[in-house]
Amino acid sequence: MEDAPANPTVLLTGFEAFGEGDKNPTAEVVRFLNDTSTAGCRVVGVILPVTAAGAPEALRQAVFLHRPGLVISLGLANGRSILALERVAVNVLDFPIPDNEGHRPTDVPVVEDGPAAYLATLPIKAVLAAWNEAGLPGYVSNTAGTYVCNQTFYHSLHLSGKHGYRAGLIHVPYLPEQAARAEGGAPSMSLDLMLRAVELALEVSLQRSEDIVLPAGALS
Ligand code: PCA
Repeated sequence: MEDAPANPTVLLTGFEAFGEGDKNPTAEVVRFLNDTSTAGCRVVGVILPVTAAGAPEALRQAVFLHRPGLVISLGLANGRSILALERVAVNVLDFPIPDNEGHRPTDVPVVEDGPAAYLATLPIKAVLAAWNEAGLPGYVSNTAGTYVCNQTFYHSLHLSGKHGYRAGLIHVPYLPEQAARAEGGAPSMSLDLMLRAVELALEVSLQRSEDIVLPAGALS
């Protein structure tokens, strides 16, 4: 593996809209932060398709093109109430709804013969501590689901072994206008808070490679 460059490029990925949704807040966050700089590093934003075939391929192309030192993927988690730092990517596709090409893989691996799971290589506890300090609500989640976000997260960690970058996934809630349309109501977060949280996650991840020890587990 090559030595990490002093000012690595950061790849920030988001997704297009999917399912019943007409927008995806992660695409807006990525558009805002594309071509900015954080902790002296250039942020490159890429919006991925919500398709089993297209998302891994678009991610792979972006990694080959930009050679990032850090890859943070963002996804919308309908109905979750606060920001989620995902700890685990599992080697399973079991889509609860069809992807944007109408495909619905069930009980097949993300990567044939890949390990059962990968753990995030971002300093997730340090990011959580920074969010708490800044008054941003978040938690460590132990499941990223079995849809396209988990698939992308798994691929990102799978590729990272060869390319030597660190990788993680953050799930965000609905935007307020999406929650307002959801039947029976739903939790939400403003774009402004999401932007601050993602910027802070980038900063902390660039500043420290080792994580801190901080209890943030779950009973179930
Ligand atoms: N969320 C979905 C896929 C795209 C997105 O933003 C998920 O959590 O899998």
